[in-house]
This record gives sequence, C-alpha cells and structure tokens, in this order.
Amino acid sequence: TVLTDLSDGMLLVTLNRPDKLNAFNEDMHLALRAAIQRAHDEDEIRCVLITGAGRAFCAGQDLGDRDPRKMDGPPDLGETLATFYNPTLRLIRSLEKPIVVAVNGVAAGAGANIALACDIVLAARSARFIQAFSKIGLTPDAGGSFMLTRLLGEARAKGLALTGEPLTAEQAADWGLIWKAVDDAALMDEATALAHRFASGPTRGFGLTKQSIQAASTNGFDAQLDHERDTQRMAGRTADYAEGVSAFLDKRAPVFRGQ
Ligand code: LHQ
Repeated sequence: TVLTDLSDGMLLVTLNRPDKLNAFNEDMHLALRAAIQRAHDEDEIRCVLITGAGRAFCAGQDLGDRDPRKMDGPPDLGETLATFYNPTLRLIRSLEKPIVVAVNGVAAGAGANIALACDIVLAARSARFIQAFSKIGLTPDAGGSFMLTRLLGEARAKGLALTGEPLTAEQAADWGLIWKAVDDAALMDEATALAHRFASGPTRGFGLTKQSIQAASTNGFDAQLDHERDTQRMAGRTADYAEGVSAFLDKRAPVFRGQ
C-alpha cells in the first residue's frame, strides 16, 4: 500500500492504492508510519518526498471500511485518530529532516491535512484540496484544524471546513496554504529536484529550522528569541556550519554531510 525508494539520501514514499484514490486503510496507515519512522531512524535518509500513485494524492479515510449499516453501533472515531492518524502526524512534525510533498491530484479529508502537515507542499495545477469532513458530518482532523487556522486564519479555515468546497492548487498557493502550484507535467521533476537538493544540504540545520518555525506558531516573541538562541547554539556546533563558512571564505561550493 506504500512504496518506498531510497536514492542519494532521499526517501521517496508513494501512497499506493490508486483504485481507491489512495484512501487510508489500516495497512496503508501502518506502512506510511513505518516509512516516516524509518526516516527518523536512518542517518542516511536526509529528506523525504511523499506523493500518490495514479490520478489522486489521497482521498482521506477509506469510507468503504466504515459502512454504518454494517456496524453494531456508532464507532469511536477518536480511537481511530489516536491509534492511526495522530502518531503519524506527530512523526511528520517531529522529523528533524525536511519532508516535501508532491500533491499529484485530489487531496481530500485527512489526505489533504497530512499533506499540509509536511514542510514544503508542491501541488499539480490540476490538484484540489478538499476539507471533505463536513460533507459526512465530521470535523477536520489529521492536524487540519491547526494547520488551516495557523496558515489561513479563522475566516478562510472556517470557509473551507464548513463548505467542503474544493480549493485549487493555485488558490492554495495564493493564500499561503502551500509553497507552490506547478504544471502537472513538471510536478515530479520539480519535487524530486528540490528533495534531492535538501538531501545534500545541512540536515541538522534544516531540522533545527523546521523545529524553530513550528515553535513560533505557539511561542510568544520572548520565548521564541530564547528558542532561536538555543537552536542557533546547536546549529553553530555542527560540522556542516563549519563547512558552510569555510566554503564561503574559500569561494567554493560547500559539501554538506548532514552532520
Ligand atoms: C473512495 C474514497 C474514500 C473509499 C474515493 N474511501 N473509496 C478519520 C477518522 C475516521 C473515520 C473517518 O474519517 C477520518 C478522516 C477523513 O479523511 S474523513 C474524509 C473521507 N474522505 C472523503 O469523504 C472523500 C470521499 N471522496 C470523494 O469525495 C471523491 O471521491 C473525491 C473528491 C476524492 C474524488 O472524486 P472523483 O475524482 O470524482 O472520483 P470518484 O468519486 O469517482 O472516486 C473514484 C473511486 O475511488 C470510486 O470508486 P469506484 O469503485 O466507484 O471507482 C470511489 O468510491 C473511490 N473512493 N474516495 N475516501
């Protein structure tokens, strides 16, 4: 249900249930989580790129597994989130390496919000982001209530969440929800080039940058200045910082080793 391929420090992770528009069943949950966990565990992996097989990125939860007429009583969806979604979202946000996502087609429900939790979102111009939850009586999950509100503010977050209307890639980029909309034919080349660039960059500096920007969502100014002091202290002790400055002074390209 998830394909992985490691090349030159980049772990390509492809959601792979194309017949179901890569909707999440239990197996795909566990496989995605294992792939992100692998990126935590292996120093050789210096960047992750996530995409979807076929015409969609991900249609969210597989509703085929959720027919209420075949159940004894109402389900505990909180348990589904706690068991399957939330651990993966926490692994994505806490990974001290960049995660690029190439949204190759529709991203609906939790599929949209998993993409938005990644660090750099590129989307094909034909892709759509849909907060599909309201159409089935649910509420945004997979970090969506956090990311939409932080990135867009309440007015647009509520507009998307309550109407469930599709948002084009272009509009998402104009609103600052994603990094870029890219021509469909160029998406994978552009995303792969960016991910490879990150994979040969100063990995620890990138990881600290990611943590610092995420911390700013909840810190006040003073706390964030302290956070910057601490993260810069750590960055300044890395071999890649020494290499970056040496290369600048030598007027040559740096060779970062991710250390
Ligand atoms: C699907 C799905 C799908 C199964 C397309 N499941 N088969 C968390 C906790 C616990 C429970 C509940 O949920 C959550 C979080 C969530 O993610 S809730 C939101 C769940 N997702 C949705 O409500 C989206 C449902 N899908 C759609 O609205 C449309 O399929 C979209 C807009 C994604 C794509 O539309 P189209 O491009 O027109 O494609 P399609 O509708 O024709 O779908 C193609 C096939 O994929 C079709 O199967 P078929 O056998 O007829 O070819 C769909 O049934 C299947 N599919 N999404 N989530």
